Amino acid sequence: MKPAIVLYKTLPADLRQKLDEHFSVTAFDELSHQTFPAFLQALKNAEGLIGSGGRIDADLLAQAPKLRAASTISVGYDNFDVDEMTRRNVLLMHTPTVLTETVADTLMGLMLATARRIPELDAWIRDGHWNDSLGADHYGTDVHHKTVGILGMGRIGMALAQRAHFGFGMKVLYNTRTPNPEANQKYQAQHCDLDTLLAQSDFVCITLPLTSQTHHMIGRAQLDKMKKSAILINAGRGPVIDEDALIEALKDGTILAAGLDVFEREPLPHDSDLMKLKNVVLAPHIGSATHETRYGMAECAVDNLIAALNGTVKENCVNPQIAVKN
Ligand code: 8YV
Repeated sequence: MKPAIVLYKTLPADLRQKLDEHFSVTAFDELSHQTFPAFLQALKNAEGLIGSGGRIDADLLAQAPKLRAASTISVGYDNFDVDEMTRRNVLLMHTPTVLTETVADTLMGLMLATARRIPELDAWIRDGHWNDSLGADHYGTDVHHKTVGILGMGRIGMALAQRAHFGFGMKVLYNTRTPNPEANQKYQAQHCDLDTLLAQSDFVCITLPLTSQTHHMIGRAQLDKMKKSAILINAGRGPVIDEDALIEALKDGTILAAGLDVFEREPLPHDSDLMKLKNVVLAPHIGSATHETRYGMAECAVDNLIAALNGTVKENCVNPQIAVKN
């Protein structure tokens, strides 16, 4: 008998077929209030779980007594209780490499769009204001040859540093717990403490995961240390920034602007003050959202689940210590 699994995301047809070849699949398009009772019911027999989003916490895991592996279609796994999974011998698989370049493109895109005010000026044209040559009121600021400060220098930080250094001639500063000699050597990146990075960067770019250490790492005190001309970019996780503090800093001119792909609450509430500010570029969590990369992530997650349930895990495991036991 094929192992039972629960799928909670719509997959491309060929990948769905691949799952069906290996498993008996109960599928949901996504997790919602409507689908949640049936999802819980299906979890009771499930050995595997695959999808993205949702909160997979201890209460939910308690309702999945047969679960052996979960495969998230994402690099981030802050929505999983990893300690509880490890305690229950449930493998957690993720997609750490396939989206790196695409997310770095998103970061670079947000830097350019925010600094050059592209969405704001697009709206300005559409509203019929382009009747004369452009005045200084609508000028942006340069990106090339400025200083970018990267928080986190993992795969995505490295791919951003590569673009910034080689493509835009930028000076690269970064803050991590331990220096990254490869970044220093390849991109002449300089490791520095957070305060130095905040004080010296024209662009502060967040590529960090959400953990108890990174939660609200950028709050009022940190925003006060940034240049008045600085631009803050976040494509990591929303709660790394204290969003209320950021809104105040954008309103009172503490920093110049922000480009945000992630938020404390997603979807962004329609009454968020961020929507009212002209000096913010908003993106609806598009970091990895290209056809090619989303396909690659789904394919990786399907292969990860097959490996996890077959006991052939070689990579992409968040808690590999239990793979050995399997
Ligand atoms: C995901 C992301 O696509 O991989 C991540 O961690 O944030 C995005 O790339 C997101 O989780 C939605 O599926």
